[in-house]
Amino acid sequence: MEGSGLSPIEVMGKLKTIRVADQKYEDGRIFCSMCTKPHPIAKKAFEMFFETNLGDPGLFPGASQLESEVVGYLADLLHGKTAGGFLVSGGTEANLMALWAARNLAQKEKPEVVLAESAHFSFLKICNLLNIKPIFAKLDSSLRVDPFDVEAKINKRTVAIVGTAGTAELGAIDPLFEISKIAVDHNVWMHVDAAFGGLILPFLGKSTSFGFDLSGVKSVTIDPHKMGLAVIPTGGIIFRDRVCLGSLRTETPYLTEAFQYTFVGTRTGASAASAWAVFNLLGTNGFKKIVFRCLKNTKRLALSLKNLGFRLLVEPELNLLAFQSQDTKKLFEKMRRRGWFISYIPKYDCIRLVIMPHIKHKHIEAFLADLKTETL
Ligand code: 0PR
Repeated sequence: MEGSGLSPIEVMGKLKTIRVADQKYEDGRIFCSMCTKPHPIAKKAFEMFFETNLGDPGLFPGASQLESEVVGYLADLLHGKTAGGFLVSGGTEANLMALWAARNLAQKEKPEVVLAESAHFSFLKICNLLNIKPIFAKLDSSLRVDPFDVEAKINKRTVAIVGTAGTAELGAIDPLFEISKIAVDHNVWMHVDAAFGGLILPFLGKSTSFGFDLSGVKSVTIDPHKMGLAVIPTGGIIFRDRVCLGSLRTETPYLTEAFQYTFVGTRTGASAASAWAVFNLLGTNGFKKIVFRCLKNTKRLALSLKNLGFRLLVEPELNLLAFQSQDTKKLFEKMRRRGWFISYIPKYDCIRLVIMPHIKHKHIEAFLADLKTETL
């Protein structure tokens, strides 16, 4: 920082130079991200509300109204009639709030949570913070959690069981109906991590239940900053019943509101505005079109990969696929050197591709051409 400061032109010039180092979604080389370029209207809405703080709603009732309305849209997608929740920084914080509520309500000694081996790594941070022991349930041959093993791992210390609608690694959808039944039978909290799949599944034209229509489900993570095309940071946590929120209540005596329920205090209202703008502009039909295009691209890519002799780990249900070659790690390194941003997952020895809305047909063709060259 300079003592006398720089001129606005100098500041912007420097920022522009530094920004060049960042990848751009629109270049079509990012196949490893669950985020995408936000919708143009999300950016405008974000700017309009950029200084608002949801942590002090008495000052910003407009921004707070937008948060409530977005929470309402998410709750509707999840069939949550009495639901309530918040927009938070992302899936990690949303999952944290779910397990925080579950732990507080259960009031058990040495609390445990049953997680699939495929659960997102955020749960490890959360368990560490909340002092909950993670107990891992095995996956079946389709790489979804085995519900029999989930049930076997429940005991008197279990405060929650977690299922995922669209795992980060393989896009798998756990058998949520079966897990919900287990949750009801054992009277244990079920959380669904639909951070990624939550804004895909309702628009697929199939009726995959992952929300409050499953009677065991008490909380759901669903992130507008992934397939919702909102600006980062926009995560969502929705609880089946607003009464659950009591377990998260902290007094905030000198603020414009007497209590706060979120983990983070100061939260940007710009996130709420960005999600609100996208949801209202696109409507469910707009989302259906975007999801349809991503799924079409994913299926096309999956077919081409099979035709080239690669092995898909699972048939893609969402816009994410994973494949193996003779020497997957080496192929991954070669493709990275060619400037493709893809993931390698050591656990499954596979390459993972996420086909987000910024990936167009021409990018897939270019990717396949390089892949062919590298495997000749
Ligand atoms: N749950 C699931 C199922 C997720 O996929 C993710 C993130 C989270 C929770 C945590 O969400 P936040 O990262 O919003 O806290 N999934 C992506 C992943 O780990 C996050 C991501 C996004 C990573 C864009 C890289 C990237 O470029 O792969």
